[in-house]
Amino acid sequence: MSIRRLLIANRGEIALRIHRAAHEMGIETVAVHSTADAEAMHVRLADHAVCIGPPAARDSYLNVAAIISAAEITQADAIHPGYGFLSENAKFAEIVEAHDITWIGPKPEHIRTMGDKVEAKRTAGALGLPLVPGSDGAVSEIGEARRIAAEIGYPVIIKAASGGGGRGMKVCTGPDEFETLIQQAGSEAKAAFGDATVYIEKYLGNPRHIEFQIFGDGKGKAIHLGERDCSLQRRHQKVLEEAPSPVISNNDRNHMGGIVAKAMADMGYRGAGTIEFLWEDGKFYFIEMNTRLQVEHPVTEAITGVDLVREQIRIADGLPLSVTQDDIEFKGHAIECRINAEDPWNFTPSPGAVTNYHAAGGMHVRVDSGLYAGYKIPPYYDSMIAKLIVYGRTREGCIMRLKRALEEMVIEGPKTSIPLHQALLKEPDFLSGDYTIKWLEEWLANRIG
Ligand code: MV4
Repeated sequence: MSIRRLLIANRGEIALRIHRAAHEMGIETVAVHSTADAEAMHVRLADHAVCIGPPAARDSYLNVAAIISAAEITQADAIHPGYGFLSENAKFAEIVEAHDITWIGPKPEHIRTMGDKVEAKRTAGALGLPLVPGSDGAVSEIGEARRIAAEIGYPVIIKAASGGGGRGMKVCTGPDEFETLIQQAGSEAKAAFGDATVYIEKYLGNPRHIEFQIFGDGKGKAIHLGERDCSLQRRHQKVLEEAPSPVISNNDRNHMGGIVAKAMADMGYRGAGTIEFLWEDGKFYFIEMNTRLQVEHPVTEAITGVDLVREQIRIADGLPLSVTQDDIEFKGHAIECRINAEDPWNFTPSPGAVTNYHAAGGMHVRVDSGLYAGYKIPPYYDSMIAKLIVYGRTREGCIMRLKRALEEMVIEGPKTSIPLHQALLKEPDFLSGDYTIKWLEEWLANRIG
């Protein structure tokens, strides 16, 4: 191990998660934080802390010059970007490496390729992943676009090449609206991302969101760690994730897992990645790849026993993968509830002082959170304040334990999404695993209306 001091270019629970992995490996940590996060738990625990700017993320957590300066001043020899912020910024990864600092992430070229959704799809197709039927790359000319849409068959979805995570999409049900929607999609993409490039896909009406965790050593070896089902989401924000998916058989997992692992080995992928699929009528369709650690990574850790952040650090340091595919066994079931500081029913943010806090505990219960009694949740950032991750031998046992753990959680002061999770865990469709990406929003609409 040649990494001795790791700078954590993030905040909140993921900064704490990275700090914990580093300290367990004997690596010192440097926290960089905005003025709003001076009292954060990970800042207290880190060996060194540097204030890098005012609350607005663009002036602090996205401030490349300030972060690189903090690394140089503290003599950090590696940077972990966490998720969000600079984690999928290829230019930042290049700048880190140009300063002879170890980038704990994928090769910049792979971050760049997967950030362009048209390039990502082309690459995935060439590597043998099944794609959603659609245009072969970007569409530019309206006549050609119409012909492709007719050939695929309506409904189609128009997506922005620079979009992702649900931004810049238009569903088109027939040829009459096509021209209007494709022009809207292009100009909205231009305004939002500075790039008007769009592409077309067959619109899948009621799929599940299934994603595979992969890991590559950057030298031609790669493994998969199974799938997560992330279908329960509202406005592209995941609410609860589970592993394994209730609908994926052992055969399908091993088959699709083998395909994604081979694809990642062939491209020489380095580090952690997630391959996102839509799953409908028993078939997988690649949509995007995320070149970062994800919020929901702990459910994969729970069922495989692999510490994904430790693995990221090892690989960045040039060490081999600590496990082979044959070492990976999928055992039991895990569910993560994202706990946000917000109204559980209308989702308005609820920042401010936490007057009392007690984390759930007991066997197979994990809480990833920087909360403590007296902490003030700043209003400037994402509202996720804790993740409750519960493991059980069976899905039923996991759900029983999760209900127990939610009862134990105490977060006083802000409103939280705990009541939403408690209601969700009583729903027959959730209990039977019978839900798709549309289920949560329909359930919420019917509860109120
Ligand atoms: C789709 C789709 C239906 N058909 N593509 C949304 C986020 C981005 N990753 C891709 N997304 C979708 N792409 C085709 N061809 C439906 C969605 C989608 C969705 C996907 C995953 C999880 C939640 C979602 C919610 C709405 C739409």
